[in-house]
Amino acid sequence: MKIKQIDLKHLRMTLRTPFETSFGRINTRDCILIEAHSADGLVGYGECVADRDPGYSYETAATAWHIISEFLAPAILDQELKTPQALGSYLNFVRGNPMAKAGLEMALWDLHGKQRGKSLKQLLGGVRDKVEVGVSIGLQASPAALVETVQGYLSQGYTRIKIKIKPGRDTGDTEAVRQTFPNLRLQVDANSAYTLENASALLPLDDLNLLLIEQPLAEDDMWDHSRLQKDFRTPLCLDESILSERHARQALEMQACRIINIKAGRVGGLSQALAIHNLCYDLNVPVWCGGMLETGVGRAANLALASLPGFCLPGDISASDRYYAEDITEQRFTLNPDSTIDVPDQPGLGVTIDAEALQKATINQSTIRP
Ligand code: OSB
Ligand code: MG
Repeated sequence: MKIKQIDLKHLRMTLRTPFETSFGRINTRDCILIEAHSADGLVGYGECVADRDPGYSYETAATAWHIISEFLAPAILDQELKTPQALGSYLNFVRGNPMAKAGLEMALWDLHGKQRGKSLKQLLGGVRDKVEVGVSIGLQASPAALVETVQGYLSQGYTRIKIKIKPGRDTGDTEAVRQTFPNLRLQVDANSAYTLENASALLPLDDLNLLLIEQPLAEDDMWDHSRLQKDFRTPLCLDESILSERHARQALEMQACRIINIKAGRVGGLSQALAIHNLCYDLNVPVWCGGMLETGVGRAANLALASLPGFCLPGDISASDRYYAEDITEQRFTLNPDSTIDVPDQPGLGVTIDAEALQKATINQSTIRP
């Protein structure tokens, strides 16, 4: 496949409810939509999940825009690319910036699937038609408000809940949810808010029968996670710390975690996500698909990824209406009664764009040609 033109659109989408984590609170979500135009007239779509602020990682929509426009897109325009996996060798000269790379790669997967008449699920080797999903709930005003929010999602049919925690809002919040819902599949995510010194505050969580504790310590601190894991029966799960298959292997070798959250955006694309999945599958380590509050475009990719056999815990892939009143895809992903969402089966990502909604969300755009 040959790319003749790449269009970038910086989107700002209004969330249905604000989302608060240990690194901040947002009412709107930024991302970049990448449109890759092939020589044969097809368009592939990709979503770059870098947000407006560098809270989750150092990348922002603005840095990704710069990296894609100035470096990544020029490196691949007019090149004969055999497969999306081949992209890595063209982009390796750029250090880091995995979200920028992943957004571009997703557009090529979509295009590749459309050219070959294969869904992303088929291309990746997915084995399920629907995947188990849960909801990731942001910090709420109080433990009582949190319990009420959890109840709301349970009423909608979700059967796995993740809550965000931070110092001062950890054991109290989690105990309130656990007391009210003794059998709920529950997990927590600290988004790197602790250090080895103050993580002892989390020890009471070990008695709350949690599925996992996600990323308690700094993203560049795999070693202290391995020290912390020794103090917990509950599995630690790494999100921010795992940027590649190599990181995944090293984390497992030093027992820094027992479960890995896979996000294609964080690891530089679906090819790398697949490699991490394969490594963990061979080692019998459970993985699950994380989320970045994606639009319908990124959500379709997450569903395809989560259909791989090693994804044995529910993903942070909620229905479209949990995130946005107006999404940019014509398809709306809805929750089945068994807390699953169907995996798209049409070629590529299997989604089409709602041009009007896209235009409303676009705050900047640019076209890149050779
Ligand atoms: O840490 O998993 C995270 C959202 C944005 C950035 C980081 C994270 C999250 C979520 C939401 O937890 C997952 C989702 O529903 O998309
Ligand atoms: Mg996380």
